[in-house]
Amino acid sequence: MHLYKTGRGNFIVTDNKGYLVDQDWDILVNQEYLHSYLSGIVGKSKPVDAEVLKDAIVHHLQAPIGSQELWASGVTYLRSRDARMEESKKSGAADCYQMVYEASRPELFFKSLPHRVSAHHEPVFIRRDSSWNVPEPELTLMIDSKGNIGAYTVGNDMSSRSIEGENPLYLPQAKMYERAAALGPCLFVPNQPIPLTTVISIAIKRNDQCVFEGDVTLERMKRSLTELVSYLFREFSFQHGVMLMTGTGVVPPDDFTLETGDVVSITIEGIGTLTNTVATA
Ligand code: DO4
Ligand code: MG
Repeated sequence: MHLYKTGRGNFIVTDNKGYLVDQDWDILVNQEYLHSYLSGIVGKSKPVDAEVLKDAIVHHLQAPIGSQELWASGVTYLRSRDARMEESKKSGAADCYQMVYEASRPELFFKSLPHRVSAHHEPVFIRRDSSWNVPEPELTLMIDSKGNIGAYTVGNDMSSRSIEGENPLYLPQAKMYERAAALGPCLFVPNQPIPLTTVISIAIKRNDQCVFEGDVTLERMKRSLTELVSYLFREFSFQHGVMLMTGTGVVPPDDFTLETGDVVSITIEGIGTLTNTVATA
């Protein structure tokens, strides 16, 4: 079951039919048993006209986030650890990535307020003061205020490798700026946790040519999803729930940097494809 947030209302899509939900996004996504709750709505509702659904999703789609904060996890895959150790060699900080990969406490960082998050087909930005930029394809969790993972979406954690590589204390500048995050196209609301065999893949096109592609499965992640959630909830409460990116397992080679006009498409099995064009502010 998929949940779309649009300028024409929120729609449940299941079995190729769409159902308009007359409820505020924040209240809807914070339901404790989200799949059962949405199934209940579908059972009591009539599907909308296919053209109405298509128009809402094609022309009025929004990022699947309301008032939630967006947080992110770091160095949860070996590939991320290795790439960061390499990029931070000169700064002398390489060991801190090894240490956090091995530590029981995960790296969690604040990524974005909702209004800075791009939707499917909206641009994502690279910083004008950064020379080395990459997208990070990440499974992203929708967690309710009680700490249950109710849904999943596709996330792009845009990152400046030159700024983070210069000094790890610059992480907030490497990670947090206008439109440094994209989420979408929808929330995937399954009736059981997402399988660890799920594939996350990314393709980057420049002038219609593929300049990078890669993939990883969730089973390559060093930590469990519930472990990440439990650390996030240790000393925080989230009235409307919270969204959490779970880290990247795909990093392009060191000679690759994004350019404006590049088109980044990230696909997660069961969820869909998030596509964004790279721009500057
Ligand atoms: O350690 C810095 C950030 C790591 C990150 O964003 C990732 O591993 O995905
Ligand atoms: Mg990341």
